[in-house]
Amino acid sequence: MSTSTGRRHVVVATDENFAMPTAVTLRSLLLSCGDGWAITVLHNGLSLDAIDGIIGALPPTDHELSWFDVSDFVHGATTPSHLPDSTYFRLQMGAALDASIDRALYLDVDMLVRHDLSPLWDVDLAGAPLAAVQSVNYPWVGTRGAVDDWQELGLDPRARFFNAGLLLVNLAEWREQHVAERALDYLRSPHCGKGADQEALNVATSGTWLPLDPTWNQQTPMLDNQHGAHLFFDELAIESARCDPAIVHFQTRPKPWHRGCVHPWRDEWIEVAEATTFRPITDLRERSMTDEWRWRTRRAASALVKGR
Ligand SMILES: [Mn+2]
Repeated sequence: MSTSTGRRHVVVATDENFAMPTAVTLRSLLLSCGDGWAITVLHNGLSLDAIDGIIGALPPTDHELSWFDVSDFVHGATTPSHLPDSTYFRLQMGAALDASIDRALYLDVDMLVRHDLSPLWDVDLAGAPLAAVQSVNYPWVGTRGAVDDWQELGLDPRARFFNAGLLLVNLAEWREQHVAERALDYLRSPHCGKGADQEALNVATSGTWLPLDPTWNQQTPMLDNQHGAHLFFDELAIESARCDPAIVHFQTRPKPWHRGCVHPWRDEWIEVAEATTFRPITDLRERSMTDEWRWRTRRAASALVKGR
């Protein structure tokens, strides 16, 4: 358990397949944000190579690194075929971090941190269980595919719906309001759609979470003008999130570590990846389509087994 106080706590969730992007996300965080971080990696049993790769990727800042094995976490919910099993690990952050820690930042490992996160860390959460950036794909609870059973669940369809790739969590309220437990109940219920834990966390905190500036989670659809984000983000905020985001979220496949990725921040991601000890960048740049097909085949097989 991580017990240090006075540090800024960041939580990531990963498995063997995502060890390399995890190393890049954490390296970018420490490069952009300097000293004082306590990192907790939620995982389900990483190889020593993966652990060495992540440790070796971190610049020599003053930081702490803890590993929390969630292999015993039985969530009892099925994982949609488009998501890795590790997507549910974030629900364990309340258990992984010591009860004395009342704030933590959760980051997806398909993110690149580009600017100092102090203004984000200092956001006043008041009584909100978490803060996040509104989803561009599913801006409202009532958006098709967000929470399709909103009426049965008694939710306001006009309430905002967030992207769960970045969460600034008020752990005191998270625990007090049993957010993770209620999200798990929803995940196991017949109401849950393909949004999985993102949908479940939105249901558990609907109307009570705090919306953040889009620069903290630049979502891929923000990159063009066809997404409608101007309807719910301030024009200057969306422009700044598009041109010079604090955090890039490589939301869609191909990811920057796949061939064929044309995301505008891919080169910047590669630059950070190149400096890690994780794998030679020549390998990264030349990584063949076979990896992508192996992934797709595995997901398809797992979808068959799980029946979805
Ligand atoms: Mn993501």
